[in-house]
Amino acid sequence: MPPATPERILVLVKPDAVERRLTGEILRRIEAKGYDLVALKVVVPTAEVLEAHYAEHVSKPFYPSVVGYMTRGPVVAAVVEGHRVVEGVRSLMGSTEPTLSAPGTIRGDLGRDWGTPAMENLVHGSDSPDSAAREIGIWFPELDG
Ligand code: RTP
Ligand code: MG
Repeated sequence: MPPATPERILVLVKPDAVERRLTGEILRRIEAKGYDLVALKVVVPTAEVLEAHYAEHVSKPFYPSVVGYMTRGPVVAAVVEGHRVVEGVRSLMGSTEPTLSAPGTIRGDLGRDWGTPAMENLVHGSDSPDSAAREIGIWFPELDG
């Protein structure tokens, strides 16, 4: 029987990935691993949404470059569900810096450093179930709980 409250994660296919037509490839890997897509939308983030999403990074020196990167075009936001989905999707994504992410991961196979001001790394995934709940509330306020 499925768990009563299956774990969820907020995934963002970032503007660099959308520009490179990698949305399908990234979502394909997540689906093929066995997780369920439960909500999906295309949205150009506002500075306000980003500030809420990246609250822990707002005061860091790299934050302005993140805003430029993340607001330059559409992102695909998804809520993905499944047992241990946070660990599973984070593992599929690979580590933060794409030049060094392990081959076999989304970032390791598809990303690299382009010499741009921001670290472009294709995808975001919440780092814990609590972060996921907070971030899903920001990107999908229309969803309950
Ligand atoms: P994410 O939150 O996007 O899944 O990535 P993450 O956990 O692997 O990385 P995190 O440390 O939370 O940073 C969030 C995003 O900010 C940008 N960043 N730039 N030094 C830098 O230039 C720098 N550090 C972080 C990246 O886009 C990173 O994904
Ligand atoms: Mg993070």
